[in-house]
Amino acid sequence: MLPPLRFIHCADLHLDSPFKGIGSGLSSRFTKDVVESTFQAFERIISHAIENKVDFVVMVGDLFDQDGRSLKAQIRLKKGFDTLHKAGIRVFLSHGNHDHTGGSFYPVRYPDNVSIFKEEAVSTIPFYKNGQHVANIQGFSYSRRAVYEEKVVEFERTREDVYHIGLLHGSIATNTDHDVYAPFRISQLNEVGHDYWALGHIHKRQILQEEPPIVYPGNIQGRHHKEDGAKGCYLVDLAETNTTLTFLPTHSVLFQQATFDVSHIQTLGEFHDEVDKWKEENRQVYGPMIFKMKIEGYLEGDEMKEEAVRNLVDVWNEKEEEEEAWLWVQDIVIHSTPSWDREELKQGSHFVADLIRRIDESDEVESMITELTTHKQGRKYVGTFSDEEKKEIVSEAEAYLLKSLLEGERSE
Ligand SMILES: [Mn+2]
Repeated sequence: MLPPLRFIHCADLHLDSPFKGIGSGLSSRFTKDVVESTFQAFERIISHAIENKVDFVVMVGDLFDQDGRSLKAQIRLKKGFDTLHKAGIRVFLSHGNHDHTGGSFYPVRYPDNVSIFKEEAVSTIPFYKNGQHVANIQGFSYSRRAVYEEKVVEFERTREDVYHIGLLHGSIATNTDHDVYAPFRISQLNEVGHDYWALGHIHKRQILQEEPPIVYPGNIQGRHHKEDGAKGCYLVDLAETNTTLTFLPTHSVLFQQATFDVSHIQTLGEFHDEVDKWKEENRQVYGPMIFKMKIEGYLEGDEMKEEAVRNLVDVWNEKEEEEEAWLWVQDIVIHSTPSWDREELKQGSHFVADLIRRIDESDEVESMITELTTHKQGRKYVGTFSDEEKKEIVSEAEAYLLKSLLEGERSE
């Protein structure tokens, strides 16, 4: 009978992420917290590991954000490993596409409790608990920016009487949202027969299969609004009979959306107070937080002009300078419910009807977005757009046009 194992599974630490594009508008104090956030998240993993008395920690690729592995990141990582060493906790790690081993960097030596899967070929490292061989950990590292081979075929269960844990940084073969590296199908993983699949690469947390577990813990700290919500790692209790997974948050700055319905609001003062109240309720629970404010409902009151509402953002943000658990409004999206009936307008014979019909028939947004997402510099910042986001772009543009045409607002 094998004793139960307890370990932490994390991936995609992206230590020392530069947070490009976040800085604009953010004061230096907040920028400091943001730039520090990936390190803070890593330190929380170390604390979780010690508090939960785990046997080991597995880190499945992209520990560093860049293949140049900043010295700062390497030294902070080493410091965390030293702390685990003192607590008698082992670390098994592999490198991914972002921190592949072919990059040029100043080498930093980690303490003896750290085992690295250095080769691109899958290899096995045994784990002993109280002198008993209880697990085989298997994994590999990227030796270059992109690995297109099916690494899953190299994993194998070498013996029946110990746990097998596979570290795989890659994506499901059918996933088209991300660069498909080291592709696998769930059926292939199951054929290998491992007890736990510790995945990395996809930053969204997801359990692909409960038993045996196939798990993406997601990244440990969000880096922009597409990586919103709580971020962290999994505490895994592996036993012969059953396995339990507990999510442990690690983020130190949260990216989040907050929606405000303004249909019942008449004045800027009322709106200001409502947001203030929301902030005080959320500050202690979630702060620090960078949030995208979504406004829904028709801007009805005389004072509730888009520009005036936008100007409030500066007022809120300035007040946050003194807060420990700050809440920063990074972006404001106004989804003002229109006062017109779209279907009715579309039936007409006037210019507006023509415009709406043309919007419905056109797929021009595709070509316009492609220009941006394939632009050498632009694509670094915008990434890809989901279908939902594309629809949102069209509907925002339509609302802007209709509002200008129907309400005679000046377009700038
Ligand atoms: Mn990654």
